Amino acid sequence: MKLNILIKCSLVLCLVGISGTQVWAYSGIGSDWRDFYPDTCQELLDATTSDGCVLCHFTGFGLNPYADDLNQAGMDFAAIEDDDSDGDGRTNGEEIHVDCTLPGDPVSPVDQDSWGSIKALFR
Ligand SMILES: [Ca+2]
Repeated sequence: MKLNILIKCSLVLCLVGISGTQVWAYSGIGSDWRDFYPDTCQELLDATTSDGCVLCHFTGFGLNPYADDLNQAGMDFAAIEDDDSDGDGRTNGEEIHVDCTLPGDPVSPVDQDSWGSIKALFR
């Protein structure tokens, strides 16, 4: 009986520890991204602080293709600017600097007066 309780407590502590690590990583990466792209549109800056951080996540902790590319590049934002992580025909750099659309989501109009609204017409 005591062994069963010890196992359950250990499992809970492990889950809390893992969750804490992910929350810390989320906050740090979002902050680093905002520091690296201070002049991008407000909608993308907000995307790193919104619930679920939609810049890199589809839902919850699920990573989108932009986040996968960032992981593979060792979190080097500039290294993947010429890539097209979401495969929508626009590079990550174009989406961040010009279009104001999410580089990890091919259907991501976040600004009604930008490339994102044009993309939405052809879905
Ligand atoms: Ca793209």
